[in-house]
Amino acid sequence: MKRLSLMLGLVAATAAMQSCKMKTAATAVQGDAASKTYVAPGKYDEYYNFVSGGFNGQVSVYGLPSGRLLKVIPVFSVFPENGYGYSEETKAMLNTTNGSIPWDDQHHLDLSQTNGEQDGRWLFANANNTPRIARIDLTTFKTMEILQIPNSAGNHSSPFITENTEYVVAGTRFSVPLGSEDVPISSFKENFHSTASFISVDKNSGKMDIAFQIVLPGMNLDLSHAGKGPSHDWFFFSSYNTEQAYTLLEVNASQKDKDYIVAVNWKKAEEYAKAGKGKKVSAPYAHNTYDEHTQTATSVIENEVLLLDPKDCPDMVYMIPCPKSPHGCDIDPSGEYIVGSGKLAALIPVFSFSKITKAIGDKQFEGDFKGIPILKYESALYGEVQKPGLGPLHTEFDGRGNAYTSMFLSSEVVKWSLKDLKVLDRAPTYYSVGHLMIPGGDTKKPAGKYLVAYNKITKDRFLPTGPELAQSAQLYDISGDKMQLVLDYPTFGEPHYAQACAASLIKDKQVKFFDINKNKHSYVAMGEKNAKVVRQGNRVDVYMTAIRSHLTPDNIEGVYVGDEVYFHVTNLEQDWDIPHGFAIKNNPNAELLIMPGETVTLKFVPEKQGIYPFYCTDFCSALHQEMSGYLRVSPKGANVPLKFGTGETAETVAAK
Ligand SMILES: [Cu+2]
Repeated sequence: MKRLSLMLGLVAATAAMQSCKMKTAATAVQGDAASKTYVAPGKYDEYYNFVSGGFNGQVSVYGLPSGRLLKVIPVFSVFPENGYGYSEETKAMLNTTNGSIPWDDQHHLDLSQTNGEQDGRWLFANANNTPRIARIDLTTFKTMEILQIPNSAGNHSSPFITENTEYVVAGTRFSVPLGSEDVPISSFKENFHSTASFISVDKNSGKMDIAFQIVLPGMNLDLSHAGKGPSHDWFFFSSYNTEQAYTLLEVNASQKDKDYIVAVNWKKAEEYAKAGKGKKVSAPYAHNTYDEHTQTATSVIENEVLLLDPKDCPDMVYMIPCPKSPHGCDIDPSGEYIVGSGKLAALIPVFSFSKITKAIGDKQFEGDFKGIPILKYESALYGEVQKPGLGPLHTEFDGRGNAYTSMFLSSEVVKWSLKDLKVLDRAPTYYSVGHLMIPGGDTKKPAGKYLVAYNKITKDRFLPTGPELAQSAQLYDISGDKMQLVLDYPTFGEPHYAQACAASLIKDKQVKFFDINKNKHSYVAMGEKNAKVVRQGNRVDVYMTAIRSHLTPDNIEGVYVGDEVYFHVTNLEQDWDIPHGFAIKNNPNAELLIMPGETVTLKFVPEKQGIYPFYCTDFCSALHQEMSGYLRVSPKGANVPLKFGTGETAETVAAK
């Protein structure tokens, strides 16, 4: 109860600080801010900024420093705007062992790396709610693969990657019984476990596979980051609730003075896996891949995973005590410093990788947690940042020896020196900042020019929009000694974490259109002369083409109520930025957006007789409004022959 009142006190203090800051918010922005973020019409931004969509399940892409929204990439949620998850080709992307799950909570992103630097190939995204990891191809900005993670719940400490994208790592926020057994919740200590999944990534194709899962005690893994340089072989996870509470965590998971940073030697784990030290267990999970040639996703259910138990694998996992329910777990560019941010702590502990290695060698242990050795706090500690602010959450680095930590409770970014752990500067955020992001800020080579704060509350920052206000990011110029707030920009969805990289890594590799000659879709119509309508029983396949400014066929008759009509629309254009769309009246589904050279399918089951207009939804030409057609639906059993065409009129038919 004492702790609870302490926390209430903190919250009250924060509220007071916030209201005091509100008065000064207008003066926090200096006059040259506009010129620092101004990107003239027709000019490109310097950075791509990929921002998680939180509870909208998608990823959005902004330009920095302008903050202009460039794209929303559908990942874990259906997206009626382009038919993702609705089209026959993409339905399988959202398949799981529990059927199709059309929504998720997307929290973190990580860009692929080579030698600890961003390589601009792929973006990985996690789904928090139904544990999944997605891979997005940065030449097409399309979700190419979604892998479900079994033996997991609350897939939060994900999808962080190793220095050469050897692995994408996924850790559980919620412990669960492995195998989803039906057990009493009160048997948490005996039956519940957290797991850290190591997902291998094929160097060439990017294809993911679950290599192994490390079984950890029942607790909450929160965030993670890979080591780099000297700590290359290691992965570090923050944990909380090592009290192993399963009810009223607010109080019960804040009892202990310290939880742990979990240090996993993944190279050792790899060796143990190869040496057969693991146990294969039955654990079904969906593995969904989008094939760029057939332009179609397939979902395969895999059946087992390899579990590694630290009890059988000595020297693979260690616990490092870390004060007050650590949240962020961030590794500096040199790979030497591990920053744990205890969200209820009044200091920031910085651990030293060389001291950790030495402490392991010298067996500087203070007991064990469920059989896993616990290092002595002092033996692993480099030092503590004193009085940084209230509620430290996440830390990013600028590559010049400075660290920047977000302070949730005191709503500020605090800049401190890695060398002497002295606070150098602090800048207010508006308000309640979560993650921070510096382009490349979690790699070996940060581009320390800008920092973005992703905030939880935006009260008074934008024009109000009813009870729900805009979500927000704030851009700071960090090139000088003092941080300077230069831009507020609203974000789509709830921004959690983000990544950014130099535009040059991505912009020149863009696929401009798909080569129609390489289209291996089973229902492609290669040219208008191949457009047709085929009936088999009550299934009707329409092989349709779209080119400025008509659809072929655009008159279809001989379809009956209850038929399953599949519109396979091929966009015949071979030019950049000429998508066509397709929608049909009363379809309880979505529209399609079809990129040049692509074939996409919309299923339509008409329930009533009548005339159903269809049309192109993407304004494509001066005669876009003319790009339309009619489907005639007749009563079941009517004698209307199948008929389709473009350009036929009653007169031309009569003249034949
Ligand atoms: Cu069009």
